[in-house]
Amino acid sequence: MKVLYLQLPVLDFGYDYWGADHPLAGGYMAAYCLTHGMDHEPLFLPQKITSFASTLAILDEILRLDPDVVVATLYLWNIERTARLLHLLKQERPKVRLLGGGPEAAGRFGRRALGGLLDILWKGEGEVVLAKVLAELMDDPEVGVMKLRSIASSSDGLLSLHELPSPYLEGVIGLAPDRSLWVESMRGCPFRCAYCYYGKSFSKVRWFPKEWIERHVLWANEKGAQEIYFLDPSFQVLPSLEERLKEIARWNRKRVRLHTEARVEMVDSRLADLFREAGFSSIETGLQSTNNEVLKKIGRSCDTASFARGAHLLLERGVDVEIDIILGLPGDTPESFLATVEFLVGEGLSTKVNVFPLLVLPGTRLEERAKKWGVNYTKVPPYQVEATEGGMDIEAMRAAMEEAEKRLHLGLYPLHLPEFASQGEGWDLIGVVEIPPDETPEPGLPEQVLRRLAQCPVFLFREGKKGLPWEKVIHWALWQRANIPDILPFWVLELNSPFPQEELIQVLPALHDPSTYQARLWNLCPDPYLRMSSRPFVLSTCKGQEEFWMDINSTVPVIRLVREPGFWSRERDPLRNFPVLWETDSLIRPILLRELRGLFQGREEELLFTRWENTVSWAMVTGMELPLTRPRFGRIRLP
Ligand code: B12
Ligand code: SF4
Repeated sequence: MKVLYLQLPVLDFGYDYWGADHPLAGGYMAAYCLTHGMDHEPLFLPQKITSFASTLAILDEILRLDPDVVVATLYLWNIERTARLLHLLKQERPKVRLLGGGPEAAGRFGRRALGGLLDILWKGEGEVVLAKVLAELMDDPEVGVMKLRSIASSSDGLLSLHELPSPYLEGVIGLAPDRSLWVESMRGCPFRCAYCYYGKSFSKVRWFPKEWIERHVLWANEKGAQEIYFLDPSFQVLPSLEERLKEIARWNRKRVRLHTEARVEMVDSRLADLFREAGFSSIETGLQSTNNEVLKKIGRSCDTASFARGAHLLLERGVDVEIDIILGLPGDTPESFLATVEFLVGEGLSTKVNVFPLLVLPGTRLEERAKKWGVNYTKVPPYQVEATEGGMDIEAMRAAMEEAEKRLHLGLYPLHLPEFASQGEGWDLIGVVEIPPDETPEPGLPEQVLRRLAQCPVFLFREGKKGLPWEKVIHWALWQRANIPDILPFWVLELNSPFPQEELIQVLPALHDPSTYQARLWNLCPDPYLRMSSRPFVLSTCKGQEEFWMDINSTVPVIRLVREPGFWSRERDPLRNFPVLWETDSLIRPILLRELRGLFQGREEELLFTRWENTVSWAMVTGMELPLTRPRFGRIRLP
C-alpha cells in the first residue's frame, strides 16, 4: 500500500520559507507505523515541488505517484490549499483514501473545509491512531468511513515518548532543506498562554529520554547539519537543565549551531555560559507585551528587569536573542503596544524583533474567550485580529505597526522582486509566462502549462506598437483569481515611455484578491501596495522625464530594463536606486559583474537577470545566497 504523507509549506512571494519545508509530522507517523508492523510504502513529495510548485503542478506529481492513501498535515497556512488539492485529487482518483490531522483539525474551519472529504480528520497526536487506521485499510481497502472513524476515536491516550522511533534514525526523513535538524525534546508546554496552540492542549508535558537527545545531536554532527533546532516551546523547563546543557556540549563535538525557544527571564550568568558552551547561537523568546493587565488576561507574567538582564547575558556571550511581541492582544491599546516597543528600544534589545499580529488559533483558550474579551478576528485562517476592546481597529493597528517599524528600524513586511531568471533547456517548472503585445491571446493557459506552473510565476506583459493592452491585463488577472487562486503572481507591465498614470491605477483593484490567505495575512501591513495579494511591477527602460518614473515608483515599483552593459556609468542618475533587470541571453563575464558590485552594495538582490547562469555568477561575485534546492525554472512565450 502506497501512503503519501502530504504537508504543504508556508508560502511567500520570495520562496523565503524553502529551507523550512519539512514534513516532520509525516516523518514521525511513517516511522511509527513502519516499526509497528504496518508494512506500507511511505511516500513524500520532492521538496523542490512542494516549496516551488503551484497546486496543479503538485497535483500532477501526486497523480504520477498514484498513492492509495494520503495523510495530510493541516496547519493554518496550508489548510485551504490542501482542501483544494485534495478535492481535485478525489475527482481524478475517486478511490484514494484521504486522512487529515494536525493543529487545524482542532477547529471549525477545518471541519467545514475538509470534514466531508476526509475519511478521518484527527485532532491530536497521530502516531498510534494512524497505525490503527492503516492496519484496517491494509486489511480491507474498501472499509467504510464510519468504521474507520470509530477505530480512530477508540484509540485515545498519549504515547509514551520512550517508545517513539526517530524518523531520522529510521531513515524516513533527512535533514530539513536548509540542512537543519528539527528535534523535539518534549511534547506539550507547562504554561497555558491563552493564544497558543504550541502545547496542543496536551494535559501534561512529556519528555523524550536523554538518549533521544544524545542520539540526535550525534547524528546531526555526523551528517554535517548546519543547525539543530530544538522545537521545544520552553527549553528552560527541561529537567536537570544544567546537566543536560553540559551533556549537549560534550555530544556536540563539531559545534553544530543550536537554536531553541526559551524564556530568558530565568537566565543567569551561569546558565548563559552553559547555553553558549553547548553551542547555542540563537534563542527565540516571547516577550509579547510589557503591560501587566494584558499579560494577566492571556495567562502570562513578565519581570521586565529579569527579561532584559537575561537577554543581555546571552547577547554578551554571542548568543543571538530574537524577541517576539504581539500586536492586538486583549486589552491592548496603541499606547500599551508602543510601550512594549519602547521598552525594547530603551534596553538596547531592538535588533531582532518579530512583531506578530494576534492570531486567534483554533483550540485555544483565546478562541473560547475572544467574544468576552472583545477581540474581533477573521473566522478564516490566519484568524487575525481586526479589533480589540482596548479601542484598536484595523487602521489603528496599521498605524501602530508603522510606528513600531520606525522605532525598531525594521521592515516587517519585505518587498520581493520577481524572479525572471530561467534555464533554456530541461526546466522543471515554468517561472515566467511572457504575453506578447499586439495579438494578446485571450486569458488562460493550456492544461500542460498549468500543470507545470511555479508557485510565484511572473506574468510579463510586453508593450507593443499600440502600447500596453490594459484591458487584457485586467482579464488575465480575473482569470487567474478564478482559476488558480492559490498562486502568488507577479504582474510585470512593460512600459517604456511615459503613459497616463490613471491607466495603471485603474488596473490595480483587479490585481488584488481580498479573499486569499496572503491578503488576510498581510492585512495589518501599513503599506497598501504590500497588502495586495499579488505584486504588480512596471518594467521600463525609463526613457525621458525622470520625475515621471519616480512618481510611478511611489505607486507601483519600477524595475529598470537594460539590454546593454554600461548603464551603470551614468553618474548622478536620479533613477540609479531602481532595481535593474539585465535582459540578455548571453553569458555575462564575471569581470563586468565585479565592476557592478559597488553600485549594488547592500542591495545585491536588486540586480536581476533573465538567464539563470548570470544570476549564479552574480551570486558568486557578491556572496549572495541562493536557495540550494531550487528547481530549474523555464520561460514560455504565449503564441
Ligand atoms: C516548525 C514550525 C514552523 C515553521 C514551518 C513548519 C513547516 N514544516 O512548514 C515556520 C518557522 C516557517 C513556522 C511559521 C509559522 N507558524 Co509555526 N510552528 C512550527 C512548530 C514549532 C513545529 C511544527 C512541527 O513540525 N511540529 C512537530 C509535529 C510532530 O507536530 P504536529 O505538527 O502537531 O503533528 C502531530 C499531530 O498534529 C498529528 N498529525 C499531524 N498530521 C496528521 C495527519 C493525520 C492523518 C493524523 C491522524 C494526525 C496528524 O500527529 C503528529 C505527530 O504526533 C509548531 C509548534 C509545534 N511544536 O508543533 C508551530 C505551529 C505549527 N506554527 C504556528 C503558527 C501560528 C505559525 C505562524 C503563522 C506564526 C506567525 N504568526 O507568523 C507562521 C506561518 C506564517 C505564514 N506565512 O503563514 C501554529 C499553527 C496553529 C495552526 N492552527 O495551524 C503552531 C502550532 C504554533 C502555535 N503558535 O501554536 N512554523
Ligand atoms: S506561548 Fe510559549 S510558554 Fe506560552 S503556552 Fe505557548 S509555548 Fe508555552
